[in-house]
Amino acid sequence: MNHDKLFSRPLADIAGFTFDADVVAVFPDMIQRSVPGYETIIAMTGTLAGRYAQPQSKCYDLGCSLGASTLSMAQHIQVPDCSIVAIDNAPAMIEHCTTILAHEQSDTAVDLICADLLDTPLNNASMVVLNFTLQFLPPEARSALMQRIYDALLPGGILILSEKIAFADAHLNQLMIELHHSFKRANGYSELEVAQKRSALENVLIPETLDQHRQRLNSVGFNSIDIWFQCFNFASLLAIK
Ligand code: GEK
Repeated sequence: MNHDKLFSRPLADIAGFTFDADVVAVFPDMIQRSVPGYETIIAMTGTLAGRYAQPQSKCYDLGCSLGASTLSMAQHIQVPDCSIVAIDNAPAMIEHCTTILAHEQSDTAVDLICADLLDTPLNNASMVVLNFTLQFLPPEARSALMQRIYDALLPGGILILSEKIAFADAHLNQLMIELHHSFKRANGYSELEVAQKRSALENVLIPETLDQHRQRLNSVGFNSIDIWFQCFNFASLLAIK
């Protein structure tokens, strides 16, 4: 796995973070060392797919990056005629993901699409996964997307929503940010790397509070919503239609 050193040297101008070829080259290392619980969330996404994927339906992986959630789902789906639709709008991600998927063996068909998920129709879904993707979408586009997801889900279908979160309490918010930075330091990132990455993500990754997420999910029609994973300022919610 290529080691992430993208922010290790002082940068005169820290441009906004983009999912380009440089990021793709180090992505698995970057996300594992940056997101507490990432491996657990990916593994449990597969476990949930094994339980909730329905025959003759689709499972969506929105913002699939290199297909970690897709692969986990594919390993667990047992029902007939259930396919995975994996979408990402970064061409470099899709290109590399295509190579990764080509080396995997699975009975579950995967349709890999390079497109803006905000423009992609969704339908006949037994499962929709948004693992660390909603946070990169413009806040004003989030409710309409969530409504489309709810409408696309079959009865009994589920949404998995994993996000970096903010806290309404300023003290707790600061504490969680610092604990997350300690996690990154423990995983080998320097003070400079943590600081420069934080600047690059400013205005690109826009976190919301768990209350905001719950209210939005409620407002589009979900009644059964709860958190199934949280570590510091990273959480994953499960919503059942
Ligand atoms: C994983 N889920 O490994 N349309 C499609 N894709 C988008 C859009 C959009 N409008 N905006 C951002 N993306 C993955 C990790 S990464 C999270 C997801 C992270 C894509 C973007 O190109 C990137 O690949 C992904 O969303 C977010 O579990 O890097 O922290």
